[in-house]
Amino acid sequence: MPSRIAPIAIPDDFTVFAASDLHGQLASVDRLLARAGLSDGGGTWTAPPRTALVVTGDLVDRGPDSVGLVRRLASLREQAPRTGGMVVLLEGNHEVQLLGGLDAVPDIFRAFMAFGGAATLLSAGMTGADWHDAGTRDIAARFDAAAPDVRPTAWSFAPYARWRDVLFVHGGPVPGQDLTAFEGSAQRLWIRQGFFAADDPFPTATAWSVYRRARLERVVFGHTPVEAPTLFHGNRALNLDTWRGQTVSLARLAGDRLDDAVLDEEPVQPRAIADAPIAPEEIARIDAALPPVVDAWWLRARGPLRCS
Ligand SMILES: [Mn+2]
Repeated sequence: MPSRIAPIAIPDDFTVFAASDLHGQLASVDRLLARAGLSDGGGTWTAPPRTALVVTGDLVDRGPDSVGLVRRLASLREQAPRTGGMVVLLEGNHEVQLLGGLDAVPDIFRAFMAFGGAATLLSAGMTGADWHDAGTRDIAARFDAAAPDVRPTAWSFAPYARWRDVLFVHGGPVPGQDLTAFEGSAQRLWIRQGFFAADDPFPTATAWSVYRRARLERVVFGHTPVEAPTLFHGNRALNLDTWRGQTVSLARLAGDRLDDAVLDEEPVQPRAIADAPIAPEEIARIDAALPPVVDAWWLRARGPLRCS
């Protein structure tokens, strides 16, 4: 049974770079990391000591090389501590769709295949013949034979991270949850407007008092595609999922203000396989239906969250 991974704290004096929703864009990510001095443009971590890279989820699906990107970032995560740095990889809903889908949970498998999962199978060397008309267990067995490290790596992603007063999470903080519920449930991976378009200002409104009391007063997130890095909540929240603008973005956070982040971007490569057309109402229905399904599956797959 995979164990639950604890949230990650990045020391206050680190320099922090953040990205989100990289979706298999290995070549573009390599160029961004090289320009930022974080890697040599290939597999070697080159950042100065006390540098962190945080990726707020969705490494897989849609783009050309999900397996390669997971391997690249896992390798950098392994290397970084040797020179006093760290790479933090956080869960996104796409990692959950890969893991739950290949664990044969029907609703999660349908979401995996509806939202770009075939590109991840393709990046493991599987063609349509390997998944059309194949059972989910067969698809999982073929995937593990081709890329045995990828599912274990995805299981190692953390639920959220913090640095100073910044919360890093895939979808966003969830109103009405305490931090244990936030950590333990999948709502943080699917929430959209309920966070970034909420009438209640973050973090001052009562709805966000749990986060304010934990001194989490800014948020870096992704999940909902935007044209360019976009600020919400009076510059206290920054969305870095820029595929709507056909780019992947890297932000170097600066001091106390998210609007002072130094931004860089690279064009994305085309999707490996187009998704079947899907109506916005159907996406909204899946958004609402999946988190409870995931919570129930997590309880079976890795047991209850420890009491802290
Ligand atoms: Mn997402």
